[in-house]
Amino acid sequence: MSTVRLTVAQALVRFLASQRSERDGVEHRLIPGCFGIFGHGNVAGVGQALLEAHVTKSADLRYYMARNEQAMVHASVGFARMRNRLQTFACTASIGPGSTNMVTGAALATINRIPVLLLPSDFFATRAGNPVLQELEDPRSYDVSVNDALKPVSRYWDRINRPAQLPSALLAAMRVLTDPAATGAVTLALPQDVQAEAYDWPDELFRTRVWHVPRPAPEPAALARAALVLRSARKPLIVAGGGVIYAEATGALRRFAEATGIPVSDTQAGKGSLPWDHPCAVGGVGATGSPVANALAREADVVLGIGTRYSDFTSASRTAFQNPDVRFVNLNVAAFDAAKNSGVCVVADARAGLEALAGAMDGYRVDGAYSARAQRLTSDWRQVVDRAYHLGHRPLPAQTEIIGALNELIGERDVVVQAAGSMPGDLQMLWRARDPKQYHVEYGYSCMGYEIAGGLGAKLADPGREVFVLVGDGSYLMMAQEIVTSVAERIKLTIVLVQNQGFASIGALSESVGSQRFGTRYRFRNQETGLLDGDVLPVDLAANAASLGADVLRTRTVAEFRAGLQMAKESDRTTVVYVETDPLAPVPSSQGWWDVPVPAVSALPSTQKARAEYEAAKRGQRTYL
Ligand SMILES: Cc1ncc(C[n+]2csc(CCOP(=O)(O)OP(=O)(O)O)c2C)c(N)n1
Ligand SMILES: [Mg+2]
Repeated sequence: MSTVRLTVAQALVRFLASQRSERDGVEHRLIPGCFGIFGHGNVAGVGQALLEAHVTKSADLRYYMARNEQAMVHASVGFARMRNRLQTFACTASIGPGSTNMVTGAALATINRIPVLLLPSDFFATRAGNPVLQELEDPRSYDVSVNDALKPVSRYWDRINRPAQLPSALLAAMRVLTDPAATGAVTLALPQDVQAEAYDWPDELFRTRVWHVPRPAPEPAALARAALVLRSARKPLIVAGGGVIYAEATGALRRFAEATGIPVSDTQAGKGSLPWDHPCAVGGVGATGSPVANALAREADVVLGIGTRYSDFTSASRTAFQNPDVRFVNLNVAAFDAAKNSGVCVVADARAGLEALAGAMDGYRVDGAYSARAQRLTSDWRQVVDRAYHLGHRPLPAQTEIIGALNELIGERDVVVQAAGSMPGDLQMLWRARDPKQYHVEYGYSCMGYEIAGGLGAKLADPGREVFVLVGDGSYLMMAQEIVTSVAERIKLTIVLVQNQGFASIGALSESVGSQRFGTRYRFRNQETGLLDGDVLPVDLAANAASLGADVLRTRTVAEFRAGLQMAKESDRTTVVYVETDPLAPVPSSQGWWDVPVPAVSALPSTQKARAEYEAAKRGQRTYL
C-alpha cells in the first residue's frame, strides 16, 4: 500500500478537494471552498494546510475570509440552498468563541436541512499544557469541550483525537452531507495539536470520490395507499415545501397539478415551486399565507404535503386544516417528516414520488366547480396584492410598497434573500415568485443576521443572478459585517435596508398578545415613563453601510426607492438602498393564526383582552391524530 505523509489538516484539505456529488448524471465539486477565520486553534493547522495547498497546487480548495463565524455558516447555507444541496462549503474556526459562534449557524443549517461542514478547532488531545487559552474546564471530566455544544445541532458530530480516526470520520461526514434525508450541519472537531500531527495516509484516501445523491422511489404499496386516499378526495390541496425545490421536482409538480387540477399552496421554503401566476397556484399557506390558500386549507379533505416539515407557520399552529375528516398524504424523502399528522407516508424523493404518483392517479381530476372557486378567490386576491404594492402610504412608504417595487423590478431569475422580522410574513403573503430559486427566505430558524451573509453565499453560488438582500434595521444591527467580505471578494449584492426604528414584527405581535409593543422600539429611555419610548436615536445605518465599503443610496419616497433599486441593479458594486418605512402601515390579513401563549392571569386589561381572544383561537387547534 503506498502512502503519503501529511499532517491531519493537510490530509483533510486534500480529501475535501477530491469529493464530488452526483445526481441525474451531473457531477459537481461537493465542497468547492472553505470559509474561515483564523486563531491559535487553526492558523497553523487548517490555515497552513490551505496555504500549502494553494502554493504547491496539491489541492484546490479556495479560502474565503469571513468576518464572523456565524455568518460564514450562513453563507455556506445560502450557497448550498442555491445549489439544491448538491454542494456546500467547509467552515474552519478557531478554538473557543470562534467555534461557539458557529452554533447558531449549525442550528439554522440542520433545521432547514441544508448541508454544511463545520471544522471547529478543539483543545489539545494530549492535554499537554492545558488549559489552553479559551478552554472550558469541567472539574468532572477533561473530556468536555465547548464544541460539545455543536452536538445537538449537528447531524453528524465527531472529534478527531488521533490521526487514524480521520478517514472514517471523513467518510461518515460526506455520507451525511449528501444524504437528503439526513443532511444538515456536520461537525468534525479538530484538536489543535492533532491538526499539525503527521501521519502516513493511504493514497486511496485522496482519490476522487463521487457521492451519489439518491432519488429513492416510493414503495409500491405506499404509493397505492396514497393514491387510494387521493382518489377519494373532493377538495384536495397540495402543500409544496422546500423538498420540491431541492429535488428539482418543480416540473413534475406542474405536470401533476395540471393533470389532476389539484390547487398548489406553498411554504416559506417551497415558494416558487410553481410560478405565482400558474392556474393551479394559490399562494402561501398558513399563519402568514394568502387567504386563498387558507380558505382552501380550511375545507380540504385531503392534504398532499410534498417535501414539507409542517412547521407551525405552515399549519397555522394546527388550525389551518379544519375539515373534521381531513387526511394527510405526505411525500417526503425523510420518514420522520412523511409520518407527520398521521399521514399516509410515501417515503421518496419529491420528483421520483410525484412522477410515480402521477401514474397512480391517472384519470383523476378535481371537480370543475372546485377549480373555479380556487380561481375566483385567486383573482380577488390579486387585486388586494396590487393595492398593497401601490398603497401610496404617507408620509413614509409602507413596507408592502417596497416589496412591490422590488417584485416589479426584479428579473425573472434574480433572487430575494430574507430571514426575520416582519418581512418574511409580508413576503410569503405578497411575493410573486417566478423562478424556483427566486424566493430565498430562511424561515426554518428565522435567524436575524442571516440576510446579508446568506445573500453572499447565494451570489457566490450563482453569480449570473442578481441577489437582492432585504434586511430590517434590527437584523442589520445584528450582522452587517459581511458587507466587508462582499466588497473584498467583489461579490456584488444589492442590499435593501428597511429602517423602521425597531421591531415592526415583534411590535405587532406584542400588541396582539396584549404586551403593548413593550421593548420593541429603538428609542432613548424616557426618564418620565422609565420605558424605551423616548426620542428616535441618532443612528445612521446608511452611513454605517458606507463605512463598510458599500455604495449607499438614500431614498425617501417609493419613486426614489425604485430609481435607487434600478441604479443598484445596474452597478457592479455592492450597493445598499436605504429606505425608511412606516412600521404601522396596514398589511392585508392572511386569515391565519399563530400560537403564542398569552398569560393566563394579568393585572393589565390589554393582556386580559388578548387572553380571551387567545383562548377562543386555541379552541380551533387540532391534533390530526
Ligand atoms: C437572532 C434572533 N434574535 C431574535 C429573534 C426574534 N425576532 C424576530 S423578528 C425580530 C425583530 C426584527 O427586527 P427588524 O430586522 O428591524 O425587522 P422588522 O421586524 O422591523 O421588520 C426579533 C427580535 C430572531 N428571530 N433572531
Ligand atoms: Mg425594523
